[in-house]
Amino acid sequence: MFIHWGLYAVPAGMWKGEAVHGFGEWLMFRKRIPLAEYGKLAGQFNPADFNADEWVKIARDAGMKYIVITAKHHDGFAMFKSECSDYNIYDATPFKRDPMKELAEACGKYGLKLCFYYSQAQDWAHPGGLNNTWDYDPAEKDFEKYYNEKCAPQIRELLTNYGPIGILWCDTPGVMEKKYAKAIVELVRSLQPDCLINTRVGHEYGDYTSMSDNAIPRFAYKKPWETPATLNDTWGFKTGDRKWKTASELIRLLVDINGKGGNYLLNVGPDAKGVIPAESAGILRQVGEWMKINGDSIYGTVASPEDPYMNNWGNITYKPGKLYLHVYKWPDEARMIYLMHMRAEVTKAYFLAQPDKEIPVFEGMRPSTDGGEPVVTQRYVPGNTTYWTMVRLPEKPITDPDTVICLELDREMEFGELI
Ligand code: JFZ
Repeated sequence: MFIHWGLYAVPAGMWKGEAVHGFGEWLMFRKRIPLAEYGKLAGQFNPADFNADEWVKIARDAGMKYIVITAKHHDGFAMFKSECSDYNIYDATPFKRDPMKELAEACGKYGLKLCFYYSQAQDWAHPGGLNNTWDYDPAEKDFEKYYNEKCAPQIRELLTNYGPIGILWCDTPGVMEKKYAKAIVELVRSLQPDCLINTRVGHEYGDYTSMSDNAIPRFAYKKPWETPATLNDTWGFKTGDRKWKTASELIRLLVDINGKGGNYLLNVGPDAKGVIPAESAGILRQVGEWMKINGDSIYGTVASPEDPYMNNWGNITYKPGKLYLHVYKWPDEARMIYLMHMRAEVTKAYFLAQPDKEIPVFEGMRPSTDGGEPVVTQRYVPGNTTYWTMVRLPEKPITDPDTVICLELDREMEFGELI
């Protein structure tokens, strides 16, 4: 779960009675709001309904395993207690709590990994940070000073005061010089060698690839990667944005991403009271219902060997020795799925929703298309050493919107093999 939460939750996309275009968290920049004025939002920021346990349970119940939260976004306001700048939620707001501490505890309690988003280059509240050209003269910019007195010390705080951190999630390196990206990597390594860093730290550093926002590669990508994605059209809360993706859409996107070897980092934008919008929570709960039954087809999967296909019935996810067929477009009344190029033999088949009830697997020709129970047939074709494999589906989906069939294989498949 990605969480964008900061002072921008107070205006929630509105400024002086006007709805502002773009992401909620970019409001200060869009309207070139002077820091002196934007900073006053801190006085009104009292998210008294914030409950770390609830947030973490929403993530856990959706099947999520890690949380990445904006410890500091581009606006420069720290959402944690910081000794290097009192422009932070503990010192500058009536809230007087450190939500990152509370989240660290809750993540420990429920077994999720906590990760911090930190805007390392853009900082609109420090004269040396990038991109605030309305308060500060670009000609006098001293990035080194910003790095030394805010960026590095705050990263140090985040990796010292909150226990083990899964990822330092950096963003928008912009024109930041290479030496700073290198210094951040070294700093993180020195403090928490197991903490991952995403590629948005810049200059091709980083342990895994953050794709562009909401972007899914067309083909499998074998290096570790992740798609950061919105649930509606903004990251930070905006009252006006109700363009929610449905649970069905999210499950398809998840399966598509997993089948190509990636992780899905899906965002929620809590409001100024500290509450994850009920719509977001409701949609995630529905995804969680599906995950509870079908999670085996998601966790621990790697890029599927079948990459070149666009099946007319759905997607495939894969882990060594197991193919998961995700059927979300029910084929015609013959209810048949054809896998004509399998070079592995199916040893066992079952629906994830009915793990104890095996689907019979026969050596032989195509099963009758005149109805009948689910069945898998396979026929070895000596000429091209493939098994023609066919699956007859039940009449109706079992777990709408995506029914998952697990095919256990007699061997591992290689990436690039056809299915
Ligand atoms: C950045 C931020 O500016 C934004 O506020 C949000 O935090 C998002 C997750 O990341 O915006 C980006 C960064 C990269 C791309 C697009 C928007 N990109 O690579 O397409």
